[in-house]
Amino acid sequence: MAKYPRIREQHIAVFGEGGSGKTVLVSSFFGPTQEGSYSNELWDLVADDTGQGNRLYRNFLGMRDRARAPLTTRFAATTYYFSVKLKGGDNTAAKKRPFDALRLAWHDYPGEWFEESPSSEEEANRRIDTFRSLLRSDVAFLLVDGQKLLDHAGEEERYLKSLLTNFRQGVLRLKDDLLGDGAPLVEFPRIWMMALSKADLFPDWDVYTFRDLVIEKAADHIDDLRSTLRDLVDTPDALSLGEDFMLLSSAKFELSEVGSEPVEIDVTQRVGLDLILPVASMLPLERRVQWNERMEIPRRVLDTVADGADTLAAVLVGGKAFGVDKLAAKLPKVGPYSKLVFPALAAAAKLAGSQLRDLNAQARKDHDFLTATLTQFKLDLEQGIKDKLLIRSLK
Ligand SMILES: Nc1nc2c(ncn2[C@@H]2O[C@H](COP(=O)(O)OP(=O)(O)OP(=O)(O)O)[C@@H](O)[C@H]2O)c(=O)[nH]1
Ligand SMILES: [Mg+2]
Repeated sequence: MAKYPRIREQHIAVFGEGGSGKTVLVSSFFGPTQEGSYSNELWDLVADDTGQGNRLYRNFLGMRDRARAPLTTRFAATTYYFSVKLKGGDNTAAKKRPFDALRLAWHDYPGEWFEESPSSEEEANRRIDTFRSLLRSDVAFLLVDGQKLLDHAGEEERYLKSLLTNFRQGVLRLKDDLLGDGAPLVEFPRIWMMALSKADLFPDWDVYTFRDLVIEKAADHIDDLRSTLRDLVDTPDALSLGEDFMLLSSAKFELSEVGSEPVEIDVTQRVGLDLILPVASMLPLERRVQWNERMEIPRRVLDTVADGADTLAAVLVGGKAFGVDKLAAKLPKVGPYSKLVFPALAAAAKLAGSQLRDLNAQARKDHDFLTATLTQFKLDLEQGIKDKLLIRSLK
């Protein structure tokens, strides 16, 4: 019997208005992993539901082979379930590892839900259910539509204001239903990553260009949205919005003329997609440590900031390098916050540079695919920062 759950679940919440690129993003995240030419030494990505996987892959093929983007999402949300299946399931390292698969639940829904009122009671309920599922993730990606920024060149504040205000009003409309008994939410995305979608439209930009524009033109509206989100949650200080930024492009869309159908969609030119998993799984662990060092956070909140962070930390520092190799066995699942856990989390969160690269190389050599994957995620984050695709909060 496995001592730990063998599957870890991770939700991916992408918030974005109609046409901002949500469905293309999920298609472009999954599609390339199914191509014959794809290879990943550490894990395979599989869709848990074959039909769903095929529909996503068809979206991708439509783009790749026929320059056709998927249709607007209407009426209903879909949650795509993927599993990141680690390789080497039967080797010795695998027998000891706390989990074999990372299960991703990626929620896609019609963006118009944030812009238009529901047409029926039933639809209103569906929206609330979807929103609740979205709120189960640790990180929320808030898409800023690159095409709309371009359409508003010189007066970007108008678009940014409407985006942030619409979203804030959408949250306010749902507030009563979300809070139910009035108690603030403990489980809530604590990291709100502002992501520029369609970044291929701005070949000269790096993430700093994007961040500076957003702050310059919309700092007040970010503040307003932040206070609305803070009103929903337990321990509102444990919430970041307007601190983390990234660039995303699902493919390079070549248009013949402005506003026309694409003539070519180059799905091999993608930006930031490989950062989604590292951001979703590693950033919460790091943030949890940063916050815990800075402020008092109740255990019930900490536990939801990065579900299973203890397990991840144990994997990362499980090696003898830190003299905490027995730690994994000792990590409590419940009960008082052990003095032992925090150092392990902190050590895991702070792994960086050459130490991280050494651990990764060693894990690959040992065919310890879990440690290799998690250290790789951290290396990917470092690379994303170096490449100016990602800004992560230092607070
Ligand atoms: N240049 C560029 N265009 C993109 C990109 N991703 C999406 N688009 C364009 O944006 C359109 C809308 O993308 P979708 O993914 O369908 O948008 P959505 O957010 O799912 O929209 P709804 O389903 O209506 O909520 C696509 O048809 C493309 O024309 C991208 O990475 N780069
Ligand atoms: Mg869609």
